[in-house]
Amino acid sequence: MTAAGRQPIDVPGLVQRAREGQARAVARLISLVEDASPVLREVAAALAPHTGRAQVIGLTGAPGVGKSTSMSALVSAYRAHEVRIGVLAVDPSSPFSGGALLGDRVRMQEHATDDGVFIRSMASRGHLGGLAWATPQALRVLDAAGCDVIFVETVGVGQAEVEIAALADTTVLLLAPGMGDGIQAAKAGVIEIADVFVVNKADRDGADQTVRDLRYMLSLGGPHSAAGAWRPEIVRTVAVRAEGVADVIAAIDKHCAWMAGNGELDRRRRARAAAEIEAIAVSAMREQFRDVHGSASLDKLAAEVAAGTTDPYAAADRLVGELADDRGPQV
Ligand SMILES: Nc1nc2c(ncn2[C@@H]2O[C@H](COP(=O)(O)OP(=O)(O)OP(=O)(O)O)[C@@H](O)[C@H]2O)c(=O)[nH]1
Ligand SMILES: [Mg+2]
Repeated sequence: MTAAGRQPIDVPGLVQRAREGQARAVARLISLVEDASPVLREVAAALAPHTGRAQVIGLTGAPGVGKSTSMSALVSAYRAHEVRIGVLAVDPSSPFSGGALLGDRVRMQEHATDDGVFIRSMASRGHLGGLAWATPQALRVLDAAGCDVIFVETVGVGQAEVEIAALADTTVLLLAPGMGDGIQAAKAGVIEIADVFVVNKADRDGADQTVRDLRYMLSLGGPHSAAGAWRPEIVRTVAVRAEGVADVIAAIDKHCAWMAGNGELDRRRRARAAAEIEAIAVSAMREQFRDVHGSASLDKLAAEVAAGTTDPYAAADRLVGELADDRGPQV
């Protein structure tokens, strides 16, 4: 079907159906925000009144530590209490949903027919603004759709993962014995933002050593040792046997209660909203400046600067001033 032949998108209807828990409507809304559809603003406005309720949990760790296995076990545990769950599996490194996410789908199979679980994979795909931009929008869709708990699973321990993990209320970092490299890489930044550490594959030799390494690293200072800061929990699991999963949930809930009790939850959410507004505003400004290139205003100012009647700083100030005037009192 051509774009011209397409029915206009019924945004209020879609949001209504998503709120009733219809998976297809949820999927469609996520696609709309992911693809930066022209109705993006309308979607964002329609979702806003229904958001802010979900508990967002980031789950990250090096490839192969057991994120997907743990996720599946966690989802089962939450579902036993009829908690509605959303899972966003985000792969910042791959341009397409690749093998890892296909594997996830197999591992998550047992939840595929559960209408209390919504699972979505997202990959970079090179789309506008990238995942750091698209992920919070997708989270809003799941939040509005009534998910009580939303997991954002990211692969790896690099900067992109740190950014995505920072979207969560609580960040869980998975490690495994014998993955010393993982701990080293994690030092790069995820350790600083993790609220709960899970040493998975505790059935293997070296789990005690990994816990000790972790304790040692946490004792070295950093944000976790600041006065009044949250002291991260360390939990051991054997995800393949669902062992320790209840302890992970208990640690997450403890962190959540701690945040709610001291205002940290509001602070984190506001900081996230501020970063999001900033990103949208900056990209809008960048668009505006693109229009300036080759414009009559710029030509006129360039002629003045070239002739020495104006200096480039004064010219730039005038240009910025004109842009602000053009926009009118929108803000
Ligand atoms: N022995 C043992 N193996 C585990 C455990 N948890 C997961 N595994 C195995 O470790 C392998 C990787 O598990 P995944 O859950 O796919 O790990 P992942 O972190 O999602 O991997 P990527 O998505 O590739 O980054 C699989 O073969 C699992 O069966 C565990 O507790 N003990
Ligand atoms: Mg995985």
